[in-house]
Amino acid sequence: MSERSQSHSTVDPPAPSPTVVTIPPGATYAAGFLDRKAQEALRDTVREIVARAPFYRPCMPKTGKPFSVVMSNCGPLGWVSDRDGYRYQARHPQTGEPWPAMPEILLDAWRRLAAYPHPPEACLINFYDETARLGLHVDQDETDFEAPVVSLSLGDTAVFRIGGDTRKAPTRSIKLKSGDAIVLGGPARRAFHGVDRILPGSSDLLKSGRLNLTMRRVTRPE
Ligand code: MD6
Ligand code: FE
Repeated sequence: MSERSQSHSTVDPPAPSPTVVTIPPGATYAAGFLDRKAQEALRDTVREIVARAPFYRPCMPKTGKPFSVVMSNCGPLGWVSDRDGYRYQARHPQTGEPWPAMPEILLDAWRRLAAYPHPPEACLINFYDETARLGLHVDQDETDFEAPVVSLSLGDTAVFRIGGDTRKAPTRSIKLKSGDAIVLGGPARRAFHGVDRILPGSSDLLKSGRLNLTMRRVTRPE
C-alpha cells in the first residue's frame, strides 16, 4: 500500500454480499443443469431402476453400523458396502440380479459434463430421507482417477460440504438443489466431501427426500 493511501482514513461502505461459492480446482458446480422436465424424466427413470434393483441399506465395514442413506445402482457395476468392505460388484447384494443398464439420460449427462472419452461404468443412486446424512469421505474405490465423478441431485436441497485432500483442510458448503450437477475431477477428484443435512420440503419433485446420482468410471479403459 502507498504512503498516500495509508494516510487516507476513509473506507468504502461494505458492498452488498452476493452469494459466492468457491469450490476447489477441478470441481465444477453446474447449478440448474437439469430443467424441470429433465428432472421429472430422470426421477421417473430412477423409479423404474429401483423397481428392479430396490434400495437397500448398506452398513459400515467391520462395525456393521447402518448408513442413514439407502442405495441402489445402475450400470455394469455398482458400489456396495457391507461388513466385508467397500467395493464394486456386478450384482445387487440382496437380489443377486445384475444392476439395470445405465439409461441414456445419464449417459447424455456424462457426455456433457465429464470431459472424459469413455462411458461411466457405475451410477450409485443414494436416497436421503429427512434425517439422512453422509459423512465426509473421498471416492477412492475406483482404479481410474483420471475420470471425474459426475453428480446429479433431485428433490430436496442438500447442504453439501467440500474440502481439500486431507480431512483437516478447510471446507465450504454448497446447497445442492434439484437439477444441480457437480463434477469432481482433476485435483478435486480426491477432495473430501459429504452431506451435512437435507432441507425438508425444499422441493416438490419427490414426495419427500432427496436422490443423488453419481456416475463413475471404475476400471481403466484398455
Ligand atoms: C451426495 N455425493 O450428494 C453425495 N461423490 O449425496 C457424493 O458423495 C459425491 O456429489 C463424488 C462426487 C460428487 C458427489
Ligand atoms: Fe462421494
